Amino acid sequence: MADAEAALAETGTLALFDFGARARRDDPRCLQVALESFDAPSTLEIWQVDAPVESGVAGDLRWSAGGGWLYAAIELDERDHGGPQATAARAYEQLRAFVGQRAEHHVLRIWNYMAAINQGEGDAERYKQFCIGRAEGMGDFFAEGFPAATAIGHHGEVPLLQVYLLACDQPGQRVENPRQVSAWRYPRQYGSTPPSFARAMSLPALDALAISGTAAVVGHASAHHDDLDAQLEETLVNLEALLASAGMSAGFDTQSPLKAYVRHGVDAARVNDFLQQRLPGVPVLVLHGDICRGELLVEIDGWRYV
Ligand code: 3EB
Repeated sequence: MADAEAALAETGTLALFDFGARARRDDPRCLQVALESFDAPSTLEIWQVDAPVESGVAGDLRWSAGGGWLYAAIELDERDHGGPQATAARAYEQLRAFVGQRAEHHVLRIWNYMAAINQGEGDAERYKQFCIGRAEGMGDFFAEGFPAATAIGHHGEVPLLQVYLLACDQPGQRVENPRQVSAWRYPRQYGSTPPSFARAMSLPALDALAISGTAAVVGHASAHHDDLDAQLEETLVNLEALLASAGMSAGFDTQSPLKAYVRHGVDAARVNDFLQQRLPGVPVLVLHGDICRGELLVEIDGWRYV
């Protein structure tokens, strides 16, 4: 795609993501996200910084850095590592070892995409196993607090775990949602190791809030089981609560790119209509993805600038 080549040729291009594309690029700044886009056959997301960018490969990691920012990504095939727990542990060990020796060692935001996220019953559910492995791989690296994150299931044929992150040479500030129990304090019913993420991270270096995957979770419980519109409404209330908690003004605008992850393809048009109506002008990328609790139909993450 010509757009991608042009972007990669520009100084300052830190990362380039393809959603739903088939062709893999060798440039370490490029990632083929395993989630299909409903909006177009293929959609690009481009990260740019105001400085020259260097990039490379380190073991299974692909990375780039410039202007105080660091991008790093790892893709592991679970068949090489023995299931979601071990694979997550290996991925996070490598990311932690790499980021730990960089000047940009403040990890602000992480995205996790894995196959068949809801497969398995109770503690055997693959997402819960991922949570255990993630915590093992993190070790005490995030002892002072977790980054903002998203964890979503993809429908790819290969059991690929994709993890990518944004780190900085300046720390961010973690933000929690007063309407929700912090994820790392979820009770035992959600797994033996609670999920390791903050609800949002405020980035002073960017004058922005990085918003974690946000769904219709109130307290620690899923609200409005199997009711798409009610889950969307509740999710918007949660997003507004996060903005308020971060001390930001209300609302999203044309500068606030969001992603909506939709479990069932048949719901994509409704999610799109709802968000167009409720958040006019806001760029929303609608992706086919499974939320980590089977009863949740939709989840939203993204950015709000100050
Ligand atoms: C929730 O509120 C929904 O495991 O990294 C949202 C964002 C969710 C991140 C993660 C999980 C994660 O619990 C699920």
